Amino acid sequence: MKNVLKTALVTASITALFVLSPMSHAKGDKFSKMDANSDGKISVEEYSAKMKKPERAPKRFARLDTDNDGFLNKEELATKLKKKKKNK
Ligand SMILES: [Ca+2]
Ligand SMILES: [Ca+2]
Repeated sequence: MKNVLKTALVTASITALFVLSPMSHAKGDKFSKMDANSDGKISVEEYSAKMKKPERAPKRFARLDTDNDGFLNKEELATKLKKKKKNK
């Protein structure tokens, strides 16, 4: 029975480590990085904050915002990531 308790304790502390670790939280999620106020959508301000050339942000933002609700959701942001340079 003691072994069971020990295993449970080890499992619990490993779980705690995972939960507390900031690494497991970040996990390279571009969307949540961009979403500064964590409301689940990217405003034009949040978008331009990540742009190297903020003056171009509104135009690009409008192009990405396919449903024209004034915000980018995960899908709309992903569209940008899929579309790579197309020489046309
Ligand atoms: Ca936001
Ligand atoms: Ca939208």
